[in-house]
Parts: sequence; C-alpha cells; structure tokens
Amino acid sequence: MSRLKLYYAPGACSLAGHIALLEAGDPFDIERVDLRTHATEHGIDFRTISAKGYVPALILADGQLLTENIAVLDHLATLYPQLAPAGPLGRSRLVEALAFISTELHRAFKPMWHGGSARDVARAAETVAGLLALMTTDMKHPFLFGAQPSVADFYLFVMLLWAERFDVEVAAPMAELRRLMRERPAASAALAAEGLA
Ligand SMILES: N[C@@H](CCC(=O)N[C@@H](CS)C(=O)NCC(=O)O)C(=O)O
Repeated sequence: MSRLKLYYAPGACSLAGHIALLEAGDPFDIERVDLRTHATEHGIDFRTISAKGYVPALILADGQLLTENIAVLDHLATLYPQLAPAGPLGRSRLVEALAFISTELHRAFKPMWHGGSARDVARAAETVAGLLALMTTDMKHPFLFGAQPSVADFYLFVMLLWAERFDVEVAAPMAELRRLMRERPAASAALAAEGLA
C-alpha cells in the first residue's frame, strides 16, 4: 500500500481534494499539472496518467486511478468520515451537494474561464450568483451541513474563490463560509502549496 497521490493545477477544482487531504492529516503526495501543456512538474505527459487530461486525478493506495471531482471527493469522505455529514441521509446529502456544485455551479463558470463574450460572462455571473443564493436556502450554517465543513464545503470554497476572482457578489452566508474556510489551516496550507497564498 502506498500513499494517495493527487494531480492538481493551482486554484483549479482539484484544490477541494487538496484541502480534504490536508484536513485528513495523513501523509500524501501531490504533483502539479500544467493544463495548457499537459506536462506535470516532473516532466511527464499527464495524459499518460489520465487520458482525460484534466484534474483532479487521484492515485489510490493500490495504484488505481480515480477521476471526476464528485468521485474523488466522495472517496476521500469514505476514507475520512469526519469530512462527511453524519446521519442516515448524510451520504446522500453529501452526494446531492457535490453533484449540484459540479454539474450546475462549476459548469456555470465556463464562459469566464474560456474567454466568453462580455455578454456571456455577464450572464454567467448572474447564473453563478443565483446558484449560490439557491444553496443558502438549505444550508445549515456556517457550513453546508452545520458546524463542521465537509468535502462539499471544500469544493464550494473553490467556487467562492472563483466568484471573488470574477467579481461575482455573493450573499452574506456564502461570504462567511469563504471567510471561515480561508481561516482553516488546511485551506491556507493548500493555497500556499499551490502558490496562491
Ligand atoms: N468532469 C471533471 C471536470 C474537471 C475540470 O473541469 N477540471 C478543470 C480544472 S477545474 C481542468 O482540468 N481543465 C483542463 C482541461 O479540461 O483540459 C470533474 O468533474 O472532475
């Protein structure tokens, strides 16, 4: 058995898994990927590791490759149950939140990241603001499921950093979640390790 290894790009959605690994506290490995050239920091063509070519990609202890942020974060929550909400519906609520963040929120940023027209970017900003506002309606405060953050909060935090970067105003509970997440040692360590402190 060896350590988990995360392939990441600075500030990308892989930051959620990076924070989760630091929160969990077990030793792990990490390797940066240049998403433009596909080269890893060790000079390997990342597509030989994951044919999908995007991050996150997690190498499991038995050497298997796991991709897709929902699956990666769900797996980390399996390994580290403290990163998931408790209760009989806890796991389903976690997957519900991860799916919403991935398929609705994350996707809504596309025009901002991929050189959309000013009109598309403005529309995307409205969509993002609306989706974040929707998430505040069932949030348990200060995190999605109450007092402790889950892997879904880590993913949401990345989306909130993106919202800040693209000047999308967010409602007070989301600004508070972002502030609290920034104060967590694991989040600040992950940001620093990715060169974003
Ligand atoms: N379906 C993937 C998408 C992940 C994704 O969009 N990753 C971005 C960074 S946030 C990326 O690596 N983009 C580079 C590319 O697609 O070539 C997932 O949910 O994990």
